[in-house]
Amino acid sequence: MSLIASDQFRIVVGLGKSGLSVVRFLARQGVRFAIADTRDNPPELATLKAEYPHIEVRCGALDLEFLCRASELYVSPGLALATPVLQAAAARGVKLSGDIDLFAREARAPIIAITGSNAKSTVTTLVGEMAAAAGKRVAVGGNLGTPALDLLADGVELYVLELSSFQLETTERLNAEVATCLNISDDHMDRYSGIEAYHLAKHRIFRGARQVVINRQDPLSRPLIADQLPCWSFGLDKPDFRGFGLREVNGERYLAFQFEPLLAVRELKTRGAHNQANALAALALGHAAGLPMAPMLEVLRGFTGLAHRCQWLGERAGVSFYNDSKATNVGAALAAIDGLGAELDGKLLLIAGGDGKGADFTPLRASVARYCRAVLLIGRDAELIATALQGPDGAPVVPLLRVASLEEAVRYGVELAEAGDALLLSPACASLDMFKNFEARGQCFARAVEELS
Ligand code: LK2
Repeated sequence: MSLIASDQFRIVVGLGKSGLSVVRFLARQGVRFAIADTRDNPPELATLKAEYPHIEVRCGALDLEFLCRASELYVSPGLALATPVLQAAAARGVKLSGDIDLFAREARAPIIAITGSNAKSTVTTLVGEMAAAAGKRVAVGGNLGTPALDLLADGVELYVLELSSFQLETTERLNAEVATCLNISDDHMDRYSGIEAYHLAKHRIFRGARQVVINRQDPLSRPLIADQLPCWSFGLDKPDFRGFGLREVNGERYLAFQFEPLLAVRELKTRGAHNQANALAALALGHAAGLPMAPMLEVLRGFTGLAHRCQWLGERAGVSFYNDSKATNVGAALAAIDGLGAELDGKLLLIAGGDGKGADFTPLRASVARYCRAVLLIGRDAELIATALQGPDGAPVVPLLRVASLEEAVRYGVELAEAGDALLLSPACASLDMFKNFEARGQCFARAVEELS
């Protein structure tokens, strides 16, 4: 039985990947609906026309009178809820909702819900693999991979969802079995009034949750309201009751649960402190959801990391190439620069830039000064990064090169590199000013690297 009343008219606002999943869901439910998109040629228009030729699609500026014919709007994560026409519709009694809200109303299996400024795709993927290794029929998606509504199926025993702050804004109550906000650092400052508003949006993930997982090293990961929910934790310090962390036994460092060592850190194939934190977060989430330890540890032993996430592409004349296109904010780029920089014999040639989304880039300065030989700047906000990388004397802390394309950045980067160096694409920016998405940016980088030899 569906909880979606079938007598009212709805409008799907935004016809991208998640919009199309809402369309398919509403069509299955036999609900009457139309589609609106601000763009003249929305990404999924052709698929829609092929599958549902009779559904009305209105492109161009959103029309208030049209929107007000609906009882509920399903708003794309790409469209700000603060958009005046949406607020005007809301003021006239139209409910603003989204794909995750619909999903939460329909899901008949426990949900593990994961948000955070960084590492959410890695942790979501790990937890999904852990559940599969434990023999669960698990469905993984949301902000990564398959949209949540396309995961709904009979027989699913567990949902593992990565959720963005934009998806959470349109979600009234998720009712997750386990929810976590892994960490909070600046992102999307073009869409929020400040970090407080962004933080508030992310914390909607805890609404109706039965258990929570917090990061001991990030106070902003703790639910805002104190309550009696069972709470598990992860962190790089020694774990206590209900905690996952690091312990040293006979000079060897282990991932540990409370007082019990689980797995030697050197058995992980991913490197750096943040990857240990990711492994611990995945263990905490899986354990809270009742997954047995042995298959979870087996997954951690085999995990080599995600594509576009500090992915090693190879080496040429002593210079390594790393694709970290997924670094769409400053915090992610810092993790890569500090993590790789500390391990390297040589220095980094960093490629950065794109759509900065209103970020403050000055936190990059110290790490760039310490680990980079030069920075190659691409994209719309290249000048903002250049300014942020100036020292007190007004001179850049390392040589900066403005280039016209990612391909050019690769060619210049290789020329400047010495044996032992690494060329790192870790842009600290969204790609949308130059590419379809960060995956396309990463593929472009990989192609340019291949073409060198
Ligand atoms: O902000 S987003 O969730 N994701 C980008 C980011 O984190 O910066 C990813 C950037 C990249 O390089 O891949 C996001 C931004 C814009 C979006 C969106 C999600 C636009 C969109 C849907 C989802 O459609 C816009 C049309 C709405 C009618």
